[in-house]
Amino acid sequence: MPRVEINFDGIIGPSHNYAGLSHGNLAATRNQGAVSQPRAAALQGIAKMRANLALGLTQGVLLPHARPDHRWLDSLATDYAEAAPHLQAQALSASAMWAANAATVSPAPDTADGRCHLTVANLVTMPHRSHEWPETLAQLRLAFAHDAFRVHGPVPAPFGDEGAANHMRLAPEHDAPGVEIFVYGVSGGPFPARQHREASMAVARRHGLDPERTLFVEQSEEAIAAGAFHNDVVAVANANVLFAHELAFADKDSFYADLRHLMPRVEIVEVPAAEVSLADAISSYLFNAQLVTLPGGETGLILPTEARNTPSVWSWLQRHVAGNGPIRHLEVVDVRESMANGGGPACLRLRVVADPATIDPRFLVDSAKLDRIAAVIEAHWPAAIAQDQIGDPALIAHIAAARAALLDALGFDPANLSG
Ligand code: SUG
Repeated sequence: MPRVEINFDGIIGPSHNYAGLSHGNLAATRNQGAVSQPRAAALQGIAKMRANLALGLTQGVLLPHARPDHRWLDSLATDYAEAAPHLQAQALSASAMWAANAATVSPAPDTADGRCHLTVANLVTMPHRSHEWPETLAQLRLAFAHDAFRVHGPVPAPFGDEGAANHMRLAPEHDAPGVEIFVYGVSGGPFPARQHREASMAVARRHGLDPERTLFVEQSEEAIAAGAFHNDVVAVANANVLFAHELAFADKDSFYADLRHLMPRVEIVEVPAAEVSLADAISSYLFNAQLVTLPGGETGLILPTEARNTPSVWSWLQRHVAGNGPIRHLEVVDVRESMANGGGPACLRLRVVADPATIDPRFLVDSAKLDRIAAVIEAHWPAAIAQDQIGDPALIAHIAAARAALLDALGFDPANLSG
């Protein structure tokens, strides 16, 4: 079978809660202390995957991590019962759901050895995310064990790497050589720049990318300061389309010129700040959409409901679709539980271009398998988590049992997933 783009969505874990852990992520900070609904959240994620399947796209999953992360707490010489509340929250976060931060992926046509390379993201900037990578790496090593792949460990600290959320790829077709673009931050005003240039350059070297077809582009300080903690909050690319906010990049003129030079047929769809403010783009997650090639060849955009509910954004989209723009189809999905922690449709997925036959089938889903996953979620995921519950041993036992039920239903041995 030819290589196709596969979206691997993180299944939203049973510990999903609003602890406000991500400084610079305005939605997460704003919702600190709110009551979360893990069951509804996970079912929203399943519904999004069903919508992708209905569009004719190939779908995979990544699994929730063991939470709380007892191994991480052990390395801090504490345990869950004894740990300070902030460490409890950091150990319990379900943040591995945002699979766009799992790894950076370079498809085989771009790499020197003709293999698809994946580097697990170290996520060192945020404590609650810094302990994700060992379990993510274990899953990637299982899913992509075939010789068609090379899976790399994390770039060492202190160089922050947040994975595909800061990486874009343009290629005439998914299975043709492309241009890879790494977006890094230098300064974010009051907020941290989570992706470091040094980390991006290391990933590009490891993956054997052609330096002539690789760009390193600085994210604008203004965008980070406005709450775009990852590039995928203000820009997204697919095939020959770059869709970005006018204020996404520090020096867009030289970036666009370099891109046009490397890819003369690129279509740059830029949304002017005068039509959609940076604030509206970030609160609606207009750009945290899945920009996809539909089976008929058209370009589609899978957007969160918040984009439809933001008048400036929705009217821009309506004008674009009515006009001659490259985006032809809009699909709206409800992922509001994830959105309230700053994670939109694009955050929830990791794109891999591969022949599905080379992937461990346990990580691929069809409609029947999604039914089975949904049944486990309905039966086992907590309905709600309030912040004053996170120290409750009964909740912790409930979360562990829920994940165990899912792994069992999908045929995974927990011992192989611990990293
Ligand atoms: O890292 N939120 C995530 C959202 C990640 C979105 N991913 C992409 N843009 N690709 C983050 O900020 C909030 C968790 C909390 O506060 O409990 C959080 O981690």
